[in-house]
Amino acid sequence: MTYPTFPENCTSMLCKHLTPELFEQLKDKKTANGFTLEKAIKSGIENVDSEIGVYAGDEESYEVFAELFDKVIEEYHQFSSTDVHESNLKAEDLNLRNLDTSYILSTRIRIGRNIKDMPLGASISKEQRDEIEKDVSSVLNGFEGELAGAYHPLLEMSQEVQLQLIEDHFLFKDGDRFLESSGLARHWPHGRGIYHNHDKTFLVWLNEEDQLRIISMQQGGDVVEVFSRLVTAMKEIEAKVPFAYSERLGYISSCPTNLGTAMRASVHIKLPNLANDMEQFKAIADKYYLQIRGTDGEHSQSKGGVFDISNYRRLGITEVEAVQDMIDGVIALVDAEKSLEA
Ligand code: ADP
Ligand code: IOM
Repeated sequence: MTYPTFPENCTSMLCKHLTPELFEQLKDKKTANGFTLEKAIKSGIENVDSEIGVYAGDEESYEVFAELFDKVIEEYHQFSSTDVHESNLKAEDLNLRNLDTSYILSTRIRIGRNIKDMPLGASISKEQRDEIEKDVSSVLNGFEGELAGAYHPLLEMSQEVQLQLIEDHFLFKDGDRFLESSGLARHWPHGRGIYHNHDKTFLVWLNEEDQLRIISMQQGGDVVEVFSRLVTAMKEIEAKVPFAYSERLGYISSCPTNLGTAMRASVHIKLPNLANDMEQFKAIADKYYLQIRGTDGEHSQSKGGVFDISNYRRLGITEVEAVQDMIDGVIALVDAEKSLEA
């Protein structure tokens, strides 16, 4: 493989940090699973509009290709190579301050998880992936009370049901070019599916970008209720399923943006006036460590002034701090929206 050429307008962290010198230093390295630099950067080369453009194939990727991953991690999470990750799951430590929930349409908090001692999705075998689907879905199907529901494999789902679940924001999309280039969509739709409770307030995606995406969501802006449900579910699952975790990097994920808490706490919020003042919108987002996504999630556009606003950093801060970043930022955005309305 030779050093890739990126277009001049490429802004991904891959094209920013992968210098010709670093490429030479890493290009012949391999993890025990056979994961190479070529595989790690394939998605970013084929999708030059990536935000990051690099994926890990296993926990060891973060060590073998540390000179590249650490640069991304440091820039994305403001987390240096000597920092350590900490956790706080106490809902009572959240400070809602004067959060005006009338602008919030819905709230969702998700975490990514991967199975201990298994390769990550970009280098897992079909048999290993199928085994994860079988084991985890049988744990989930045993849940009772509010979390009780059923697992629905993609293979057995009609196209109509699948499209409806995607449109209603419950299910991951199909045919994601970033996942396809990275090797994360191999053997699709085998091994993929969604578990959800009866009210669709607790959901688990299996074998998409991460082996598990554990999700709590509901209409409106009750962040504490959404967080508390997520923590209950997470503890129940973790008691039965061992997850990949590192002292330094927290929970291990396919994408370096999802290390640490692997938590993205978001609201769908209508901000039509700020939508017409993107300079102010982005300045507030930067100040409060927010990520602005479109109505249908990552790599999508806003529809009708509805945005997906979430915490940006996920490593080097606790779960409570991740959600607090979102709350503080949303308060500032709503204040700005109200001023523009006036
Ligand atoms: P992830 O959150 O796992 O990183 P995406 O950004 O693709 O992945 O979002 C997945 C789905 O969740 C999308 O349909 C998105 O619109 C939906 N979603 C995200 N936040 C909210 C929210 N607060 N309310 C409703 N749906 C949401
Ligand atoms: N997490 C991943 N889907 N994303 C950051 C892709 C990218 O744009 O690089």
